[in-house]
Amino acid sequence: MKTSKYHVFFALIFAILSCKTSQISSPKPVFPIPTADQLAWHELETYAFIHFTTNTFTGKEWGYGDESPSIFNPTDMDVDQWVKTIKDAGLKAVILTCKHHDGFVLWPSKFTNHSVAASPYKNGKGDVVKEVSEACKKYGLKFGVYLSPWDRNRADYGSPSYVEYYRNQLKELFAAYGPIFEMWFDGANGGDGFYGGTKEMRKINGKTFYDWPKTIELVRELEPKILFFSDAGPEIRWVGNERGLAGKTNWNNISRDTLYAGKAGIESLLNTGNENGKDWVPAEVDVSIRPGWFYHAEEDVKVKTAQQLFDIYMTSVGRGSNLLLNIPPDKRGQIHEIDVANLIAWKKLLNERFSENLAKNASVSVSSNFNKKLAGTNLTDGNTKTYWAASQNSKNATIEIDLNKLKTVNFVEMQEYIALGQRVKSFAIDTWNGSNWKEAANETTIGYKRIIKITTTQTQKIRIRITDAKAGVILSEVKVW
Ligand code: FUL
Ligand code: CA
Repeated sequence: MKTSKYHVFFALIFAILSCKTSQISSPKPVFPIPTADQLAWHELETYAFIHFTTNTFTGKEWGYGDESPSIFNPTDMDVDQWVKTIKDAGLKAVILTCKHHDGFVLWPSKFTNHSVAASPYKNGKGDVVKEVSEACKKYGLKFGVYLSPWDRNRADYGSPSYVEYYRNQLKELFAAYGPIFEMWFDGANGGDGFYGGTKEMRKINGKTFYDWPKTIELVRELEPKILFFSDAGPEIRWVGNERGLAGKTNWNNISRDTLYAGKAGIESLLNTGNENGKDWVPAEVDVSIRPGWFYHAEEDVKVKTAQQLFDIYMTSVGRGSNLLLNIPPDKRGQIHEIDVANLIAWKKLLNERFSENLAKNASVSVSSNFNKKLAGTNLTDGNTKTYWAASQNSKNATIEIDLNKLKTVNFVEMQEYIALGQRVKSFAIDTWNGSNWKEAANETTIGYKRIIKITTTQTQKIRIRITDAKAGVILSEVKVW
């Protein structure tokens, strides 16, 4: 009798305690949140785009579709050099234009003769998609594909049989060249083209013609981990411009049902996302190292410099987006020497500017804690999987970092623990001048990563004030450079 009473008593205490601990052991997510594959994608941060086709030889940006495969004739092709350069520049993946709007196909597809098989390249025995995908494996980079939906060569473009052709080619690509991490659906549909010799204007309904849900389902069966990029996602959205600029305010949230590929007038929404969006669809910044997407010799003098690439890094990765940097091979089939030099100089700049994290051995104090485990020290452990959380539902918080002595500070970098959703709506950064705090920046979102350039300052202390958030503040890392 007595024992069983005790039993009940202890069981009750235990139940109360464990219920309480499970409540406080970690904060609840704020939806939407990224999938595991999207989370891995965020960590890539920078990767390369390769635009290469008949345009490289005609000097065009958009081939009309009547180009003869005989002009595709790189004189000194070296795919290994492309991928090695990309790897040396610190990029983590390659997305190749397997077919651009002109319709010429870079692998020997059995569904068309308008391909590399009809070209002089390796006497028609070449396969650029295979070469690039294999070089990516060799250098440990991920491989992605671009297959233009718009096809100015095909006679049946605009009719249902074309959609079948497009899907057949996707099946070929995903069967033979995987694993493929990202699939790029271009929203461009300019209208006029060769179209098997009819040379006319053809308009399609961007919302319905391609029947994207079915195509996506088909590809997902072949590659369950695939991430689709388009104006409308579903996994990755266009950033709304091709100048390298993510929004200063950049939500990963957006509502997919307000978008579709090619829809007009959505650029600014794509650029900033929507704080109250229902879905997690992060922005990818696509921009070329040259004025054009394809190589043109006359643009050799206009290759973006290391500093220009650094600025783009700051307005893409530094604003919580990924950077897809286009590096187009030349007529030899190589990345031009100027591009190589600028890429390596850019990598050097990044290494120099982000080499010494002054916050690493600094002392951190935070205004509140969710619990003991989710402490402020998690902010400076160099591990993005550990995080600090402010006390439950605290929508504002301060983090003070004492660098122990006067240091020259240029950049402050912050990361939210986005596995639990994006939260921060506004924040400010202060530096300490010995007697007062001085505001150095006043900004909005953080997201996966935010790097803020502050006026170069000698300071011993840095303070981050989170002034508003959608829910309790959670950050995984703070770095000071
Ligand atoms: C655009 C295309 O029209 C350009 O040629 C290029 O491929 C760029 C990445 O996407 O929509
Ligand atoms: Ca951490």
